[in-house]
Amino acid sequence: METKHYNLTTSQKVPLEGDLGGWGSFPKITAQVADCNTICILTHSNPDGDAMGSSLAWCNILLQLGKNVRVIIPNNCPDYLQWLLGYKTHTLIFDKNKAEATEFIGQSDLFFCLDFNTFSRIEELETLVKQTEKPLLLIDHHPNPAECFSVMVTNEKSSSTCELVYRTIQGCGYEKYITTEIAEALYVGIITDTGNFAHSSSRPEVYHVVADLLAYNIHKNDIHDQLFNVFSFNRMKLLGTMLKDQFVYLPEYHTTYMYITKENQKRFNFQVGDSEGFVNMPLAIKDVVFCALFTEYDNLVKVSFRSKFDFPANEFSQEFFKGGGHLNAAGGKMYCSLKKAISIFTNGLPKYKKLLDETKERTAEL
Ligand SMILES: [Mn+2]
Repeated sequence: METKHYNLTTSQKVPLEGDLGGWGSFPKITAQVADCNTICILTHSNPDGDAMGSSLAWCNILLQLGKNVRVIIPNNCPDYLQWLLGYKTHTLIFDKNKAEATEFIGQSDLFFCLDFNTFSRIEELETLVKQTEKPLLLIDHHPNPAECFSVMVTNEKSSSTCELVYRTIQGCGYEKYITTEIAEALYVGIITDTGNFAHSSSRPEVYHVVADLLAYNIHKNDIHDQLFNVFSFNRMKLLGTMLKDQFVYLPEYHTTYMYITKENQKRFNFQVGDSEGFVNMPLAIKDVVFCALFTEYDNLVKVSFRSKFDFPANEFSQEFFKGGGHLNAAGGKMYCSLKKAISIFTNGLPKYKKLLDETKERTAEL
């Protein structure tokens, strides 16, 4: 790998407000990394831009320190993330290559968990990782981390795990290893997790980090094109079908839901990532403050929730779908039929009616 180094002058070490680890975690990370040889980076299933960007950026930093590193993902990421540096060479996809991934986990001296903080997010890998007695370190921006991590860099106010990985690189003194490709991976996580700075990006710190990343001559416009203009014709047709026939508005709850059936998936040759962005669309409706997207699988329904303002999508998800996530973006799953999952959702709404009304009031105030 050709390495270009840059001297940054704009970068500031901004304390991680409200964090659980803060700058005190970084010397511990440096010491543990120095002391080991083989490092496993884990991220959540259905890895998104932040999961892949943060894991591969961190992987490429550790590789330059001479470590033996792999990123293990529970299942594959969408095509539009596969150009990231290290995807082809240093990523093991667990559900495609269990033997090699299991062997690597067995050899690893240290584990970094990135962009998730509860083990249900890594699906089948959970059992394997729970067996290890090696240290588990966390870099993540979700609330309420599990208690098993020996070192944590976590701040739920951060835009993305990529933002925290950048702070970790700074804090550990690894800045000299940042290359254009690493900066690009970090940028990918920030723009995907903030919806192009539409949400989760009100803190000035996000823009300090982005300003720093731009100084590495990243190909900003090309990255946007790679990420956002890559959908298939089938995906657009699926969206059309869903909006026309499978999209329901419940005005008394200021809520919508939509669903993708197994039949839809077959008909439109559904690929991982095809439903990306669908769940956010109803929030563009003036009076909608909460929405859900159901996706039907064999014996299983996955649900994504989005909300506006203070409506706690994560609490709703936890209460009815054993899920969790962020205040405005959460998910869960149910081993039941699509019909049953939708009825659990609609039956849950009356309990939240007051909160939904109050949230709707707030939209009127603005
Ligand atoms: Mn994230």
